[in-house]
Amino acid sequence: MSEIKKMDEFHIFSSAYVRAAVNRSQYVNDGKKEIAFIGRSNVGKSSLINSLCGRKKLAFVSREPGKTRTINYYAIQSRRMENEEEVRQDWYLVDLPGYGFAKTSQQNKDSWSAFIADYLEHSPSLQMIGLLIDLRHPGLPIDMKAYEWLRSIAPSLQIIGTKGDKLKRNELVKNKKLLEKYFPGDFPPIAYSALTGEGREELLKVIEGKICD
Ligand SMILES: Nc1nc2c(ncn2[C@@H]2O[C@H](COP(=O)(O)OP(=O)(O)O)[C@@H](O)[C@H]2O)c(=O)[nH]1
Ligand SMILES: [Mg+2]
Repeated sequence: MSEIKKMDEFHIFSSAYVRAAVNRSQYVNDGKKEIAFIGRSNVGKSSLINSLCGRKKLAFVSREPGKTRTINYYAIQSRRMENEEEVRQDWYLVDLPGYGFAKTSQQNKDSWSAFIADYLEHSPSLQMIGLLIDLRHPGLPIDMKAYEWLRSIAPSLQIIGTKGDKLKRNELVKNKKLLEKYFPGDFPPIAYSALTGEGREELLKVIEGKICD
């Protein structure tokens, strides 16, 4: 695809960290649309946010599963051409705390879901949740539980298989099919790699549909 064509298509041209919210009074809620990402700790959420925004260090990437429980808002500006006119959109990417690192007690799990439920319930501009699943491990019980719960309360749910570059082509195809089977929904799962950018255009198309309509 030529660079000119790409600039005509929906793309993010500006991204900035806004705030880490730890309770409801800190939710941004200024009427702009929100797209949130969630998944197991270490699944590749921060890397995906950086890759979508074309940034290296917007969201903090770590080898160690994080323990801080904050909702991180990033202010996004995107644009696309409509009838030969440039139209811009202001919205938020939201990084939700991960679930399921090793020593999590039942009490921690309960407070995690209460924390997420509160955000979902009090974020009227939320358009979609992207649920990230490691493509190497489709169908883990903890991910399936999160999916069952989220799909009953999320405005819409998009499954994103992460770290696609870590699999051989045939494994990738096979595991993507398994994601379809384990996580049925209105839209098929997207296989993503923050390393190669695979799936990026596809995910941006889905986001465009939520942000521009
Ligand atoms: N090879 C590869 N590694 C990735 C990818 N996405 C994330 N990682 C690695 O996985 C680890 C966790 O990533 P991070 O984005 O911090 O996960 P988070 O805890 O879900 O935010 C880091 O070491 C990343 O470099 C990917 O698409 N490909
Ligand atoms: Mg992270």
